[in-house]
Amino acid sequence: MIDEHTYRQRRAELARRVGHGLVLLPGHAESPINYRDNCYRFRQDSTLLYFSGLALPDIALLLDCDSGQATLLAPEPHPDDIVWTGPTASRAQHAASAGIDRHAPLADLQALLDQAQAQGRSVHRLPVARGHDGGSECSGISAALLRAVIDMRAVKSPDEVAQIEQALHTTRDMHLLALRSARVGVAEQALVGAMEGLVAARGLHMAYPVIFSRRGEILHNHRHDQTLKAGDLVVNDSGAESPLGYASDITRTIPASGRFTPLQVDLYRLVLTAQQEAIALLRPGVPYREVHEQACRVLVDGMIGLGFMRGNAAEAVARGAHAIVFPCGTGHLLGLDVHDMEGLGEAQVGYGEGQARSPLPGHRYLRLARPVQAGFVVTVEPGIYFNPWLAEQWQAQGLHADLIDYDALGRHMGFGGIRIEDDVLVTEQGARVLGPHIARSLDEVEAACEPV
Ligand SMILES: [Mn+2]
Repeated sequence: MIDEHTYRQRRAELARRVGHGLVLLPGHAESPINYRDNCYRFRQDSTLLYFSGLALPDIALLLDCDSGQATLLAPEPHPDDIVWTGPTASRAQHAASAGIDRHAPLADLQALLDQAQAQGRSVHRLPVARGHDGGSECSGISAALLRAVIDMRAVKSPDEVAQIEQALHTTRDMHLLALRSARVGVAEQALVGAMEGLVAARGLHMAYPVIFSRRGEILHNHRHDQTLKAGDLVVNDSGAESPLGYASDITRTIPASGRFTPLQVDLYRLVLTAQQEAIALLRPGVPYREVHEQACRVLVDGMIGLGFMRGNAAEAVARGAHAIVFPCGTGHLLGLDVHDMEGLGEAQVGYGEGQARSPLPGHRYLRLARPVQAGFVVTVEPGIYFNPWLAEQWQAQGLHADLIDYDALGRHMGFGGIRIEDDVLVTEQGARVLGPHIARSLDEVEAACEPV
């Protein structure tokens, strides 16, 4: 799918952009659960994956920007490995599969870095959350490398988009399974297990831990300990990872009874309108911040119409009052990471030069604010959440009492939340929702809830 020439081209482009010195891209190590030989599922560092495709533990890539030569550093196999793991590909074979001409034992890494330092050459590094980093006293984080990696990874090639769409096919099946299987009396965990089983049976993994909850107002609710009750809404935020490590990220909101109540219909329609208007705004050059603010205004307009808020929508959004029902951002970049490259620094990835993050509620958790470009894949995921703890806190402070009808909101605490999320490719002409269609409108969702 993505061949060695692609990885060669990416490394050549990276070397060109960084200019001089060495680039060190360390991979992830195995991570023990309780002792060395019993580890969590291995997942490669996404940047090393992007520049090599090698999903092996304990490796590093050293790229000489002056000569353009790359070296794969990997451990020497132990003779006893054949007893435990059987024959495995050699270091030379791994290097060849990624189009890397040189390879050396991982143990040589420190000497190579010391040599570079002695020669006065700079070693460019990225911020790393975890993994091998050579442990030496080289120069710190390289701004040039950070910029180059972010700019390259942000723009997806057709091959990468195809990976995301491949993941979305499994994600579609997973969401349809949940819609079909959700009913009153079913345990959340049973449905989560069914979804994870579907993905695992295809030899794939989840791109992130499943959010599946009748308490959807808790944005990242990873507990699945409840049983669905009549009238519940269930937020299902889950996505499979493609074979090469690309994420998909989809949210649908399910009526546990199979039918939406009148208030759920009103609020669902509102979230869907906000989502569709936000998607319609996406085209190259449009700051994602504007997309977010438009989604917020649509939500507030609707909440005013339904008697939950009052006043002027634009003013409410400017003051951050919408955060009472929508306290997060409208979306983020998607790619090899579900929040793409967030490990490299959310500000560097999501905010351009001169763009400051707003400290206001309803704006401060916006992960992506800068203008989008053709090739960006972003999520668009507005929502409405009835968070009783937040409402209690704000009401006690008298916050935005002129804009928020706390009594009206208070009558519906226990409503839960609604989120509708899709993955969208920015194109030269505008934007395209990726993957196969997944039941989204009220009618489609209710139809998908029918048992087959
Ligand atoms: Mn998302």
